[in-house]
Amino acid sequence: MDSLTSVVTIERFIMEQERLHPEATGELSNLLYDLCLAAKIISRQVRRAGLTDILGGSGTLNVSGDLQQKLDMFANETVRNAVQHSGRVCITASEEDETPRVCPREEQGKYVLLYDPLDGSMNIDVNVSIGTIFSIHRRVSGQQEGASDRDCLQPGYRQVVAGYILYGSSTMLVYTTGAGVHGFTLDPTIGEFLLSHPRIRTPDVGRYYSVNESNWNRWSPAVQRVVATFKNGDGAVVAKNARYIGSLVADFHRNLISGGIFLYPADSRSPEGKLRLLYEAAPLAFVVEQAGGAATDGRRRILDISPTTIHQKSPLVIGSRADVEFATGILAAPPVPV
Ligand code: P6P
Repeated sequence: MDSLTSVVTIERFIMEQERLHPEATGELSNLLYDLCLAAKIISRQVRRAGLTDILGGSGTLNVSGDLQQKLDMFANETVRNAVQHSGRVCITASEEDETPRVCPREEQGKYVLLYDPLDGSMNIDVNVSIGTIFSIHRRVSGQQEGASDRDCLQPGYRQVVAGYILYGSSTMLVYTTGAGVHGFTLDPTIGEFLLSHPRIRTPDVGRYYSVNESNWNRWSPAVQRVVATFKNGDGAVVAKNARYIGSLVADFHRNLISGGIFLYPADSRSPEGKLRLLYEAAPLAFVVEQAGGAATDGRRRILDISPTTIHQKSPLVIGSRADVEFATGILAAPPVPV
């Protein structure tokens, strides 16, 4: 097989997937191409961050109260600019924007884009992997009324596409349209994302557990019991290795490929956890379920949660199915009366 026939670019893959849906108009494919372009532009900037004046804080805070990094703002604008005049999107919501951005009325398309432009950005200045997370829904508002927040406030099971870009040892784009999970690695010598991980499946039982154990004293006894079991093992659960990068996309991706469970539970300081439902938990939940895994908030399936606010937080337990089911079984049980 010569080199050309063995190479599947993401564009060719998206086109082949579209052919499986005769009703497809090509708009979703083109939106995915738009996101690929944004990913390449962000990747180039991330790879050069130490060489250009784009490291460090911007001096402003986002809605979460996080110091916005210059690269956060660059990534935020890059994604929005890639889609807002395409006629394919009617509204975007981003972790870096206090309120959703409605696209120009005459250019409002039938899709909604929710995204975290650069998750883990506090790791930028120390060269640790970071990522972009995206979620695409169909608009629910009519052309007449125009797009609004309610287009964004949809439960995760209605997602059309979800995925992430990981700026790690290589830049990977991983996404699902509900027909399995597929990973593409950017070949910077040709500027193309090439199919490197077709039909990703995550092991039913994981090797790793990922949680910030410095929160131990703020956790409930149930959370402490879950983490102690993963750490030490018990009759049914084999002890796991601890791996925690502090960058959600990097921790999630390692666990997706190798098997593992990531937890960001509620604690006494953050009763709803730290992570955001719309553009962090829900898209990763769609991906992990399509790869055979599971995702809950400790009680409910993440994809079943109906959001009420754009930047709503949710506890997150996500990864290998058997591990998530074990943890959720304990976390959802009524507290034992002391
Ligand atoms: P902590 C990064 O700030 C982030 O949003 C996720 O990428 C990461 O999983 C989490 O926060 C880390 O939070 O409290 O453990 O530092």
